[in-house]
Amino acid sequence: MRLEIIAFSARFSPAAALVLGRIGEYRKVLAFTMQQTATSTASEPLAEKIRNRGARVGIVGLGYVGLPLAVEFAKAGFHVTGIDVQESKVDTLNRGESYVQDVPTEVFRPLVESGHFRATTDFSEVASLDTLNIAVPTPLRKTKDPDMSFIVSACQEITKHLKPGSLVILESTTYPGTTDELVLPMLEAPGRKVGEDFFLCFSPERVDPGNPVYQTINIPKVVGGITAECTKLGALFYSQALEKVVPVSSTSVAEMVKLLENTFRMINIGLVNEMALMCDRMGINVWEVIDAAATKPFGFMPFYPGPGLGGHCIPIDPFYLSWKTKQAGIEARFIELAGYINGYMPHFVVDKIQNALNDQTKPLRGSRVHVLGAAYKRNIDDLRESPALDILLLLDKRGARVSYSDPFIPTLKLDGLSLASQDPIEASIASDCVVIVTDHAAFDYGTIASRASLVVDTRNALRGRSGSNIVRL
Ligand code: SAJ
Repeated sequence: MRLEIIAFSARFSPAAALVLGRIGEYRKVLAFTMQQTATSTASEPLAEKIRNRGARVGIVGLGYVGLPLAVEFAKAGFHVTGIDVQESKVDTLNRGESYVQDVPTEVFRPLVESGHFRATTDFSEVASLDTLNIAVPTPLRKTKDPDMSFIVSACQEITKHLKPGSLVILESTTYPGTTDELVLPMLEAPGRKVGEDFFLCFSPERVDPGNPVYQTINIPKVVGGITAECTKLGALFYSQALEKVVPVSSTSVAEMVKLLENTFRMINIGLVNEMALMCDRMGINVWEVIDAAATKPFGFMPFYPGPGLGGHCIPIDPFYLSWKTKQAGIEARFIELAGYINGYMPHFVVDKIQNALNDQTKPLRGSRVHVLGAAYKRNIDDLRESPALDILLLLDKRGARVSYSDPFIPTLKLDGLSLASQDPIEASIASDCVVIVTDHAAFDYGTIASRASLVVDTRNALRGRSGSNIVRL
């Protein structure tokens, strides 16, 4: 009423018009503050529970990402409930045992004993949880299309039980737009409104399995929300347990950050693999070239050629991006080309083995070829997408008698091949050719180099050693 009176009189005096202008600004400021306060009011109860550790934390997917994250929040004083569909994992964890290399059982067990962590397969427990991190697999189908089934089934369960006012954060690596286009509608379907009835963010998982320096607690955590309030809440949540949080303006930005990081690696590995092919053809030592280039103190970052690209991320994540960009009408040509080159490396290695045996007048067919290292990278126990598996299969297909050693992987079953890890020294001495595929620190490279009749080294593990029996990538 008061504002209307001033408006009426303003037509008759400049002073009144000035006052009206000021009031107009005041109303805008008031509206903005109200809006902020209103949103803050919606998230304030949860924010307070997060600050005082009263928030019940839920982690869906207890793998190499989910379990280390659960441990950090349990260590920070929260009560954490891990949810996983695999009963065996849940039972193992509830016994206080860890199956994730980066989570030692001696660190994990006290958290279970103190009640700060428990695991379950029962999604109805979501109803009692205030925050939910989703860290489920996002594999590719054979057609290189994203397989979203794990995210969809997790969200189908979550939306049935989601507690009002809770915070949901997707961590699984995926294409830009997933949180907004796929997860948000599933959670709003029952009539909820994001930013009021629940809060939703994306935060890329950044785990470097086996990295002795960078673990979950000290890897900066990027987080972007559907609304500004969601972002603030997500940042507040992570700041309780992790050393550095990097808020960004949206879920799509956060999704794209991860894809840039891993596409950067995949393409640079593809580049250096192509350099290896070129140097091989020209008789140049690519390892020496890279080491010398790495002396450049700026503008260069060394990557190294290898037998191919393994792991659950680098060979896969970039194809989430190329799949999405194709829909947007743009070809991700670098990704496709790097994928082709990286995928060719196992074939190149087997050709190298065949040629090296040939130089010793030994046909590959019938020769004993021993593979050192089956995991996808050194000093870990993960076989996913490991190029060693491709190499073993290709050698077997060409008639070689294959065997392997890997201190982390006692047995291997793949496409009719059933192998057990051999003693690396004995098997290397007994073989016609040893191929170093994964350069685990546990191998005695000096003895292998001196005692094996032929060594094909795809990782430069024998750097500085020479001998007519050594062939490098
Ligand atoms: N590789 C090469 N040459 C290189 C580097 C790696 O051939 O110069 C190969 C490795 O042997 C392996 C594959 O590429 O087969 C992936 O290696 P990686 O070192 O990227 O190992 P990941 O996939 O376990 O971990 C990566 C993280 N690694 C690093 O940043 C060092 C990081 O990209 C992500 O945090 C993580 O994937 C993830 O979870 O996305």
